[in-house]
Amino acid sequence: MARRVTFRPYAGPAGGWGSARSVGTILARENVLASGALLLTRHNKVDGFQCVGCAWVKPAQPLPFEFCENGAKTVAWEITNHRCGPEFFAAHTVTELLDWDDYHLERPGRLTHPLRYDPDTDKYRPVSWGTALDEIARELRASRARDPKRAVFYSSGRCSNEASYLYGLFARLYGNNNLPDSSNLCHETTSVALPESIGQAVGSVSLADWGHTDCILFFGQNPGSNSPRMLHPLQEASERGVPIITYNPLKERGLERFTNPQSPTEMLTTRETRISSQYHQVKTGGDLAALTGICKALLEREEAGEAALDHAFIAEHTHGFAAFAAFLRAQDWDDLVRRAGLPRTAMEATAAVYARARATIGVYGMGLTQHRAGVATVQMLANLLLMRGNMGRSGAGICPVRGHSNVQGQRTMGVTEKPELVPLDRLGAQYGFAPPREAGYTSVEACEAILRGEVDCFVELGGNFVRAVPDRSLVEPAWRGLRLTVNAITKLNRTALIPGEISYILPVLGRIETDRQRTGIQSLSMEDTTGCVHGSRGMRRPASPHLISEVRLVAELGKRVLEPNPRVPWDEWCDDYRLIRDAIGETYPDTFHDYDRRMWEPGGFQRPLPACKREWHTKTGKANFLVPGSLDEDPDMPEGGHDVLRMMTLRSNDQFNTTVFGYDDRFRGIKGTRDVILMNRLDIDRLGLADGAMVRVETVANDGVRRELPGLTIVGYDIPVGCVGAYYPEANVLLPLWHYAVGSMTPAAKSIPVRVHRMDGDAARTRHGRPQATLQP
Ligand SMILES: Nc1nc2c(c(=O)[nH]1)N[C@H]1C(S)=C(S)[C@@H](COP(=O)(O)OP(=O)(O)OC[C@H]3O[C@@H](n4cnc5c(=O)[nH]c(N)nc54)[C@H](O)[C@@H]3O)O[C@H]1N2
Ligand SMILES: Nc1nc2c(c(=O)[nH]1)N[C@H]1C(S)=C(S)[C@@H](COP(=O)(O)OP(=O)(O)OC[C@H]3O[C@@H](n4cnc5c(=O)[nH]c(N)nc54)[C@H](O)[C@@H]3O)O[C@H]1N2
Ligand SMILES: [Mo]
Repeated sequence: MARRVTFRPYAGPAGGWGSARSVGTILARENVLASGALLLTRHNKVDGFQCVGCAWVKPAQPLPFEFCENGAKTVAWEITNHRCGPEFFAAHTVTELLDWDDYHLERPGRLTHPLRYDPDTDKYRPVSWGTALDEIARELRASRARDPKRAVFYSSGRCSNEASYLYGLFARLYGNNNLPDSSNLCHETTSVALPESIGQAVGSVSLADWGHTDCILFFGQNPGSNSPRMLHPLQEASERGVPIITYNPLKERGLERFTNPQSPTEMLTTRETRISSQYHQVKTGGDLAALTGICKALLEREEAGEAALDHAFIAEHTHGFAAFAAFLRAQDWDDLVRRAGLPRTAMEATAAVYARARATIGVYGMGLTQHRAGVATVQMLANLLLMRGNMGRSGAGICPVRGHSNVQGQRTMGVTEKPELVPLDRLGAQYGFAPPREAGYTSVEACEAILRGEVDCFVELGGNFVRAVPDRSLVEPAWRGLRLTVNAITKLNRTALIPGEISYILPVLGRIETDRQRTGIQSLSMEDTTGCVHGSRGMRRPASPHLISEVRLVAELGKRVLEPNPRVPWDEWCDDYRLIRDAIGETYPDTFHDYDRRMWEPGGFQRPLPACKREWHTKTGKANFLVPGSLDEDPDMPEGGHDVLRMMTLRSNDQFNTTVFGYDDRFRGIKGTRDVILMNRLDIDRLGLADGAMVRVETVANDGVRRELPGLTIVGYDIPVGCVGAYYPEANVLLPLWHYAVGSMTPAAKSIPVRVHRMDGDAARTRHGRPQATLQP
């Protein structure tokens, strides 16, 4: 059944009645209206559970309802009363399910049984845990005997610190650092850029800083959809008169205005708070130039006699300022204007406000990290903050907004392919082994190795890898060549439908569920985007008696795959997770001493963040001004082709990554479909296309690979000329694997060079090359 597409610009604020309605609808749909509403009151509380959505701060004094529209949706999605059991798999072949879209794959509900793929019937069939774990272990051992580097251990940033610590240890005892995670697709750019600039891989801003700041600069992050609880401190700041300056190609509603859905007065009077005081619709990928322009304008103010720089800070705490200032002076305004797609006055206006602010926070997200020049761009934002000493001062700092609820904690726990980020000597001494020193695969490198046939086994602890990575048309066929694929997940997704020779679905407990082990109900912990570590207690009855915890899953593999080691007590760890926290405390004594007690402190406990104390763990011992090699936003972008557009891939308000809750993007006014391409009306006219026309999009890349996405409907939209937008993950087929950020290998998902072609009548009636009628209703 074809869905009706409507586009009506959304006139309301972020939050407000639309948000409240949306939460009610999804609780009802998941058949958990009463129990879900009750559970939500325990959400992000000291004695409750930490949100399974985003990584935004969990405050020490939470609101009565410390959750948001999208957090509530991800919670409802996990605690749903719908089940996807053996009957479902008996009724559908894998080939048939491959035709279903992401929404309909997860819709049947929580997975209930371990399943093994049966190639003869092309169906997943239930197996016992014992059979599953024994066979998986046999395959992992055989591959290890061949070469320990032929197995990859992926995880998505959802699992707890406890499970992550065991997973990292398991991989290293197995013999590799092949621990890519969703962070590679996301804020890896941050993890590479910030250590060079300020000597730490994470942000430097705490929640308290939001209350003291007097200027907020926002680059490429969309709080209305992706971290809505952040709208509260933003609203407070705005009400205090703090200027909020946004650089974003799209006018995102949460950055324009907000009605607090938790305030009865605001809801009844429909009062809205304006959020951004300046809004600059920068070209996608234009931020490096725009930030350079703001720095240049600031320097010009200083040189015109205004005290715009913090000289004392620059002299005492930084390195490289003279070379940086020379670089700024050498920049040509016309060039910056052309690259940013903004007038010089925009950058000057930002510099004028910034020059007067005592304490400034720089916030950013995927709009900076997912670009070819992402690392240099994040470093230019750090340069801008350093010029006025906005680091290690109350109310100031840099604030990357992390995605998955525990993606930052996983990295802290050693889930990383970069051995230099892990205390390997300490691990070696603690567990009596020689940890592997060779770098493992990032997510992109894992795909490359799979394409080259150099991987046997792929274990996925959460996530939907094949769907989240670039170049789906290359990766999917190569995936079938793997010997073993293990999907430890909670809901069915596309990755599980591309089986290797041997393929398993292993259903695990979610964080909201009670995790009962031999010594009783266990707690877990997570780290939020500001480096605070919190305890979390599951309280919902597990979706099925056959689920096991992620901790136990890793331990069971450890017991079966590795040789016995008295210093690695897998069983004791599973019986009592406090012992895992003790072990973590031994590996990381500075941060995780007395872990089990401190994680229950209101607001959690904060990791030591050296930049906050103006200690600089960089090679120069100072914070570094870094000059980019070039201002080219994208060396892959073909020059001159007037019909080549730059595509950003978007998240809707109705999705969490590859989990699609529905087909409406309320804030952008798009209803009933995700198969759209947002285009500027001037481009539509210039290229002889039409609003509402159906088109085929093709990637422009001279590498002999054909990448195409047919069946998108054009929506005339307020987006800069030359830029277009389409939804992720549907558009991932267009993103070349090699098109990633220099230095971090984060896929450049926000700037894919594309051409748009009108589809003729017949072709337009089919979608993705298939008749529309096969779409699930
Ligand atoms: N509801 C919901 N919440 C989520 C997620 C979700 O999918 N749904 N995902 C989670 C995850 S894993 C992550 S990493 C975060 C992602 O959260 P964000 O970092 O907000 O990521 P995106 O929504 O991909 O893009 C952010 C913004 O960048 C803008 N943008 C695109 N290109 C450019 C550019 O070149 N320059 C600038 N300045 N802006 C640009 C887009 O218009 C968009 O507003 O959210 C997390 N939270
Ligand atoms: N083109 C494009 N591509 C992108 C992006 C983009 O902006 N544009 N964004 C990138 C980003 S920022 C990210 S983070 C990645 C996301 O990549 P992933 O993290 O790999 O993908 P998710 O969609 O978050 O994974 C969803 C699946 O996780 C499983 N799951 C949910 N909860 C749990 C749990 O508690 N435990 C376990 N074991 N499994 C669970 C469910 O089965 C669900 O199907 O995608 C990246 N890809
Ligand atoms: Mo992410």
